[in-house]
Amino acid sequence: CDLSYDYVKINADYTSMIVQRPDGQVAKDDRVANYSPAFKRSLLVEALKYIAAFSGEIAVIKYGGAAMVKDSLKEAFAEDVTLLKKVGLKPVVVHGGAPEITKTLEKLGERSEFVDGMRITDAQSLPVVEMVLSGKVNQELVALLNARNAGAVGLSGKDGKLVRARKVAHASGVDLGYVGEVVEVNRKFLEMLLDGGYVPVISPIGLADDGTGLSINADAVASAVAVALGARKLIYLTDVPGILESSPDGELVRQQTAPDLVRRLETGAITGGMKWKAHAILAALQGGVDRVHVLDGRQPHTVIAELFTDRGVGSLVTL
Ligand code: ADP
Ligand code: X2W
Ligand code: MG
Repeated sequence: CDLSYDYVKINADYTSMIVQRPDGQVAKDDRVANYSPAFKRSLLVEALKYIAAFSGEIAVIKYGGAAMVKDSLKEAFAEDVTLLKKVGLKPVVVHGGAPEITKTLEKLGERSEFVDGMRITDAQSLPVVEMVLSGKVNQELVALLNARNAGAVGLSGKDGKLVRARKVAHASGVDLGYVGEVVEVNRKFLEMLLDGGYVPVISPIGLADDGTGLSINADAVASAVAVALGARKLIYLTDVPGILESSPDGELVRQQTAPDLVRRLETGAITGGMKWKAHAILAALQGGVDRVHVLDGRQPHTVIAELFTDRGVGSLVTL
């Protein structure tokens, strides 16, 4: 049969499926009703092949705030992570929540200012950032996961000194305030949780040596966690189909190497939040992660489609 696109989800009674075309567009396709039993069997075999290959492997999944637009998406995300755990992978979740932080700061009468995609975080806004990330977003995800018996444990980088951090000095000389970069990830603590069958859910707040909390770009935390754990896969769920030739309307770049990504950064094709993702991806690849994916988190179940099908979806970056 013609599968010039990637299937994302087949509905329960096999009468239609959601597909993602090479250009990243997602649509409903009713032709699946006509697909033969042989095709359905081949799908299953394909999936089982990957399930067997990934058994016992660590996959770090970064769930971006931009992809948390609907409650139904958070539920689909929780379902996917639970499923990964139940088929034998060891998922680790790192989440963001930038839009939610901006909304909450606005309600409190504070405007967010960004330098190069990083929020300037002063002494008044740091507790709000922490409240939204570690208090709200983190606990919402933990509850959704544990309603499905995933064994989720919510953590910020402060817990068990999970993410040691230091204040960043931005190249422009602008003081970003309480914004940090990762110094060290407490690998042993995470491994203890993974060995116990738990799914760590990490909020991107780091701890400085003097006990100060620091807000860290969540993409960088996910990358550092993946490197520390020797994860095979790092998956970014965001609000675009993947890394695009140009933002917002460029074509999806399905596959590229680290030098390709560096070139795109240099030509200015990658900006805003994706710039930090790109730097985080490069750091992950240099740190030994084999494959880094950027997927559209606005579509349900893209993680499953990526992991368990031959063609995958979104963008793949390798060394
Ligand atoms: P999150 O961290 O929640 O995934 P961000 O807003 O931090 O989301 O980063 C994703 C955003 O990066 C996209 O919504 C898009 O506006 C922007 N962006 C800039 N350049 C590119 C590019 N070349 N490809 C894809 N996204 C890009
Ligand atoms: C980020 C942390 C959250 C984040 C912020 O305050 O927005 C800095 O910018 P997303 O949703 O993954 O983008 N911190 C320093 O990275 O969220
Ligand atoms: Mg971001």
